Amino acid sequence: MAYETILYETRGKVALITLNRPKAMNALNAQLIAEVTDALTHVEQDPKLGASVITGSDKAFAAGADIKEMASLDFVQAYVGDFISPWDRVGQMRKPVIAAVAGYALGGGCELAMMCDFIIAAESAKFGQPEITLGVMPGAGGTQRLTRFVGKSKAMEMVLTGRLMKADEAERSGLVSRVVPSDELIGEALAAAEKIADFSQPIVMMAKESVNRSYETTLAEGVRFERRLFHAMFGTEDQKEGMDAFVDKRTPQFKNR
Ligand code: CO8
Repeated sequence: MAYETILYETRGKVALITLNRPKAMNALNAQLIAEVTDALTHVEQDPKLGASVITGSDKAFAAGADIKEMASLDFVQAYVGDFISPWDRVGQMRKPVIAAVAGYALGGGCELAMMCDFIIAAESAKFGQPEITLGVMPGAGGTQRLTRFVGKSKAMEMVLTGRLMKADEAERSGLVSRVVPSDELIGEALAAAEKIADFSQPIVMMAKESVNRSYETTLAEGVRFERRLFHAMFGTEDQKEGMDAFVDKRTPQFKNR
């Protein structure tokens, strides 16, 4: 697939997906959604790739769903066409995905960032769910994920008033893992992705699966799930390699087995 709304490149074991509709503040239209999901499917299928980074421009990670494309949608088109469901691909990724956010991450843009495994923000980042100002509400997980990130009070205020949250507040509230100077954003995100991609891929995938399980189940069931995966790790060559390397005082060479 030739991409027109994103830039896609690989750097070693890491894929970098750059949302690229500069005239529309990276608004998320159907073509962009198709291209991002195609790129992520490629990442998932390529054994050489271990992680990806999704980013936008200095001005906007993404200013939300494309309002001009969405405005005339009717209920039957939205329902039968299962509007928004293609985005589920991001949350279903088994390999880690990092969002590197500068500028506006609004509406679907904020939701896209939250579908990723963690968010690294530039000082310029602004997060918000302003859908209420358009006569709708978040539709790609915003009411659910934002609440889990920042708690009910802040999520409710943002969803009901459309108030934006700047980077420092987003870090204080747990929405982003850390804030970095704007000119270091991509470098920091790629470095984190490279670090992850150098670890054992099956172990990374299990760790991600286990953390995500905490959203879906009780503490007791989550701990049981974690324990089963932890036991399973002792059936991998990479566990032997990792622990042998520690004992031998050398760097482990993981083989993804
Ligand atoms: N959709 C379509 N076009 C957009 C969007 C958008 N979301 N955001 C900006 N643009 C366009 C503008 O129309 C403008 O185009 P033009 O030059 O042709 O008039 C261009 O981008 C530049 O925008 P501005 O002139 O407005 O730039 P400013 O710097 O003045 O303002 C803002 C930047 C604050 C980001 C402003 O553009 C804005 O408020 N945008 C809309 C933000 C918004 O309401 N987002 C929520 C959209 S609804 C949504 O996301 C529902 C989620 C459903 C799930 C989606 C699946 C992921």
